[in-house]
Amino acid sequence: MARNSLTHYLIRCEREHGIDPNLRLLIETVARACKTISHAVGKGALWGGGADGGVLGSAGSTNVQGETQKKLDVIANEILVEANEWGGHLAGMASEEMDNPLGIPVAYPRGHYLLLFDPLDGSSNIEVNVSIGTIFSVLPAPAGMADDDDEAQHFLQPGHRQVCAGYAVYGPQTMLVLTVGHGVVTFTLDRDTGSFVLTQENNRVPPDTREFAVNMSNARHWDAPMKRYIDECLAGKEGPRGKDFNMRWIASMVSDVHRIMQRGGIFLYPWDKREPDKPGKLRLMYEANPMAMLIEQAGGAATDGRQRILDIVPTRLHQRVSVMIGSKNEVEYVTGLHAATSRAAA
Ligand code: AHM
Ligand code: MG
Repeated sequence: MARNSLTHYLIRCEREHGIDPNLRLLIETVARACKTISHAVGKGALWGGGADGGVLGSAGSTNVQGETQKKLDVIANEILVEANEWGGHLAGMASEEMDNPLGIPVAYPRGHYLLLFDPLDGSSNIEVNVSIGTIFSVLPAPAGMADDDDEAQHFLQPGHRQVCAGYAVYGPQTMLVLTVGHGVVTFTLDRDTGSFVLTQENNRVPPDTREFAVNMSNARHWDAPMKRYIDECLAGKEGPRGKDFNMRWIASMVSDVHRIMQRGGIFLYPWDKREPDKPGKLRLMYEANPMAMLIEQAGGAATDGRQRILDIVPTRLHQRVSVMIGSKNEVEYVTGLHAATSRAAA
């Protein structure tokens, strides 16, 4: 086993931090599934011999959130489920692409963890050959969870209970970015050997930034503090922030957060008034929570504009949330603007 492999890193975590060997085996299984997804993404129209456009195009179905599923959403979901259901490390799985949690088939042993994932994040980028990813989160299975129990309530734990969070980004390189609660590490997939090789240890997000990521086409629907924040950024040097800002938007949370993980920045997907009953577009349990754990572990911050994302007590598996995540001082600044508006209203 190479000294800079994923297995080597996780064994080090076992020895130095006492992480559970079963958690290591679970993470290795997820990583193997991500390699398979990476292979499918890389094949594109050639997957399966090129029949029916390979992995590209619509699956002709919708998920529980009413979104049209792409073929790759469904394929990536199947890859993750098949890889993880028989290993004996899980008590259940939940996914953006499945209405309800999936129990472990009786034929297989059950473990003590719950795995949640967004199998293919940034689906609108699939056809245009732009970076996409997989996001995952691991929670402990509650002590009282019975053997045949796959109820959603067991998954409804705040993000600070996560024991592992990670994402794979399928870009020019495939990378796996991971935390088991002891900092953030990055692995790059060596396509020759099929191994994830440790290429960056102790990832840190700079506390200050001049770069924001937001879908500006929604600006007219935002609430006052959000509008004010972006107006201040756009005012640049002459405005209250006294510095020019740059903007980036890839439309794949994995890719936008990965850029922030590398060089700082702030990613925002706020509540907007088009659907006032929905707190935002992104999902708490398998998008915001794992990204919040990773970014906090790298020294950044993540809020919904009012409170720390990792402290939100979920009430529904597919619940949505407003997301402001990235460089610590910038997240604190925009959260402060929201708090000031709430105080003024009170
Ligand atoms: P998905 O998980 O169905 O792909 O949707 C989530 C994605 C995020 O990755 C991205 O930040 C956002 O939706 C893009 O939204 P928009 O279409 O407004 O640009
Ligand atoms: Mg997503």
